[in-house]
Parts: sequence; C-alpha cells; structure tokens
Amino acid sequence: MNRRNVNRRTFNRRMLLGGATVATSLSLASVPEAVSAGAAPRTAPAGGEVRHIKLYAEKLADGQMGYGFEKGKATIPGPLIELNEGDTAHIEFENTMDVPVSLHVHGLDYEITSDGTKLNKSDVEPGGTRTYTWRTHAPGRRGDGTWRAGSAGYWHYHDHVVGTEHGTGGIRKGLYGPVIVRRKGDILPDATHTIVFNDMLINNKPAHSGPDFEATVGDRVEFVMITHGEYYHTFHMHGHRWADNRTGMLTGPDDPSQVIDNKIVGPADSFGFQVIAGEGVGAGAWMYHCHVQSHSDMGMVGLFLVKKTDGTIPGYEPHEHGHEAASGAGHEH
Ligand SMILES: [Cu+2]
Repeated sequence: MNRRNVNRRTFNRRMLLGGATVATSLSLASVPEAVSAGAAPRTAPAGGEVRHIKLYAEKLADGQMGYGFEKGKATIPGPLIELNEGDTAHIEFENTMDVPVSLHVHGLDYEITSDGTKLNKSDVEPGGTRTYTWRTHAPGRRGDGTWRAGSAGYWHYHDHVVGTEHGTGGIRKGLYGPVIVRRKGDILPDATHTIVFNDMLINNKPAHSGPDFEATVGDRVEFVMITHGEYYHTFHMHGHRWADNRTGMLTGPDDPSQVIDNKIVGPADSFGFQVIAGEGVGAGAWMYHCHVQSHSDMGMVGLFLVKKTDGTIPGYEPHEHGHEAASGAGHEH
C-alpha cells in the first residue's frame, strides 16, 4: 500500500490502532483526534552491515581541532556516525596533525586495540593511520538467562590523547562528535543536530553566538546532546519536551518515562531525543540554553529557529541578537 494515498482520517485511525497496516475507511465519529497527522515516519532497518568509514583529525585555522570525513573539512562537533544494532564500523583514522591523537568511543563494543588511549598504545602518531573497529549488538538473553542490553543509544566519540593522557586538551579544542546506534524500528528524524556543552561553550563557539538550528513547523527534528569539560550544566529547551529514556520518545500511553524539558548533565554524558518542531506551540525563535543562571548569562544559549511554512519566524529579528544560523553541525537526512 502506498502510504501517500492514505488520507488523514484513515491515517489517524491506523495510528490509534497501533500502526496496523490494514487501512480502513472508518468514520471519525467515534475516534478521538490523533495528536498530529502526517505520513508515517521512516524507521531504522535491522543492522548487520559492515561499514568502512574514513575519518581525519585536523587542526583548524583558528587553532582548534576537529574530526572530519574528508581532508580539510573537519568540523566541531565532528560528523555524526550513525549505525544500526548489529553493524560493525571499521574506521580508518588518519592523523594530519603534528601531535598524537586518538579516537575513543562510548557505548559501543570494541577490543582493547580500539580503545584509543596511550595506555595500550592505540593512539596515532602525527601523519599516521590506524583502523578502529566498533561493533554493536541487538539486545537478547544470555546463556544464563539474564538480559543483555543492546547497543542502541545516543553516544559519542572523542580524543583521549591530546594535552594529557585523558585527551583533556583535545576535547577542549573540539575533538569530539556524536554517535547514534539505532534499534530496528526506531523512528528516523528529518534532521539531526548535535549540541555539545564543552566547559562554558556550546560546540566550541564563542559565547552568545549560538549555534542556532533551523527547522520548519512539523519537521521531526532530532537533537543529540553531549557534555564535556569541567562543569555540570542543565540542558533546557523552550516550547518542546521529550521523554527521559533511550529514544527520548514515549512508546505509548502506558510508557512510564518522565516527560521533561530540562535535564542535568555532566562531563561525558550524552542523550538524545526527537521533537516535532513547533508542535502545539507554533513557529518561533525557541531558545535552548544551560539553565544554570550564571551560565546562561555568560552566553550558553542558542536558538531552535522554527519557521512557518512560508519561511518566516514570527517576532524574530535575526540581526538583533547577533545570532547566525549555523548548520555546520547539522545532518540532514
Ligand atoms: Cu551550565
């Protein structure tokens, strides 16, 4: 069945029936209005693929450092690495800098040779290359009957070598990036954006200068939120909420996850969630910021710029706040 041909009424009915694929043409009379309607979202496939990824560590023009998929195109944060449970990633990592650097990942399965630390000599000398292998797995029951968690989650990678043997200098300069491992059936977003609180900066940008992220009302937008550095923060987003669980979404009316719009975060924490841009609240320049008051006053603030379908944002004067829309950290699907 072509889902484009499913009209709104039928679609709502299907959603209320728990996504049953049999379309009906029942009247709306006895059916409560669904929260929102639209084409059924795409979902993640089963994993099991072997991926080969090339990744570079580079010095940026301003003295910061970044990871990138292509030479000369490093970004802060580094590029999103997205896998499905069961996938294996072989990451051929090249160090174009004049100091040793590494790639250390959270949450995934790797042997000690892919740890990315000096301790076991899994870092990369200047000009050198090393292949790091990350594996992922679906959840399942162990031989002893206990339950083993799957790899799915919002994770991240970072340097563990520059400056100190914990990569303190590398992380401070921008050597970090997001990893998403999806479970079969997870809902896929229209776009993914990464927000990293690193010391008192967001994505290593100067204070009070974003980054800002653009969307149109109704877009399914995913945020990956990572924290690094010396401080604890609270991540808050205006006008939008999420569930405090693996996906950031409720699975149904009985899902006990707490719905929040503010979350305390500390160094190396990561989480993620999806929102429908402007759902129930409309277009606007919606702030996100650290809610430690002195931190927000010092500039730990950015904007979720939700446009109307005509492209306008009510009440927003782009130049008034000195913000520039930045899409460097964005990942459009
Ligand atoms: Cu803070």
